[in-house]
Amino acid sequence: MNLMFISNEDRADQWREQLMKVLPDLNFYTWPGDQGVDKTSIDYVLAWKPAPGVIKQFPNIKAILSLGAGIDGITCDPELPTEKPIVRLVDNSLSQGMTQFAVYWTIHFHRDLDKYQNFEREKSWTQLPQVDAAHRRVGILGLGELGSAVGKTLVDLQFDVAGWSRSEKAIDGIESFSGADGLTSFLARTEILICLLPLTAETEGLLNAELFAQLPKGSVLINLARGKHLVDADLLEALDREHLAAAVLDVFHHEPLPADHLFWDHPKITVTPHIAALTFPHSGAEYVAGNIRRIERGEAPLNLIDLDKGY
Ligand code: NDP
Ligand code: OXD
Repeated sequence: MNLMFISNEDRADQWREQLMKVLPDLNFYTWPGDQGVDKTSIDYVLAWKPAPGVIKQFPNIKAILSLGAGIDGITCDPELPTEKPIVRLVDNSLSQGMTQFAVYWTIHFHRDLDKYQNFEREKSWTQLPQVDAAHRRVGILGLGELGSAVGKTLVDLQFDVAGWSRSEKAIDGIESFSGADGLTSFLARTEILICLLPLTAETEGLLNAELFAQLPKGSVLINLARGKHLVDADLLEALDREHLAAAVLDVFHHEPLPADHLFWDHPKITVTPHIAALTFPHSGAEYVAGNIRRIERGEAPLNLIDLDKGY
């Protein structure tokens, strides 16, 4: 079996080592180093943000395996051979990392740590009333692999959790909302909003002035999904007129975030460099190998992308 690894952002040496452990018969090639290999012999590409037109050079691939949970790192290729199955990455280490990050920031705002940091700077010994987690309303946009993992942990921590998704969900302790009407009710009850949606034609620009206006005054935004979900100017306006209290942004329209972007210096915005959840090759390789084995047995791989839905 021959696999071509195409990514400038992921460690080829680590993926090679881990994949060879679980698939000893695999020939692991990297692009562009191994571009001399017979392209018709390649069975799989494992890729993230390939240069346009690279994937279509492998005419016999059985699947395109994404190194990311989102598929925008694959569909960004305008010459993508869309007739090939595209499989996204679903991995326990990714869910764990995302849960840690989202819970950390939820607790940060729930326990007023942003305000205590300011008090400390002012040498002010100020105690604020503590809110019971059961009265803190957290809303998660997207209740898929990551959103539901985050939601379940927040429920375990006694938070009042709701989620919004395309289809209704039945997850213990999480109030489920769906559709446009559902979004309005969901937003009205949300104080800490966490975005974990895929980027699609429907979700692009969803975090905009109209949506912010439906949140209670003083709410907080935590965007861990994609930069293009957010209308940057609308966030700045909502923060400046104190409708939103703060935002944590891990993802941006242009990454790295340009040095002159207003988000860097904004006192109410925390910027992190797209690190909410990273895939460890040692656990990601098990998942990739599992899907390759399924395909080799003639079974459908797990987590196939539906290009019509966009995720
Ligand atoms: P999933 O596909 O498992 O979940 C997506 C969720 O969004 C589903 O619940 C889906 O609803 C819902 N959804 C999709 N479209 C709509 C819509 N139009 N209206 C309402 N709900 C919608 O994705 P993951 O949880 O695995 O990943 C989510 C995103 O997180 C990724 O696409 C990626 O952009 C981002 N990400 C960010 C990382 C980071 O480090 N910052 C790391 C990894 C991922 P339904 O269940 O009904 O289909
Ligand atoms: C992903 C990401 O989609 O890292 O996996 O953003």
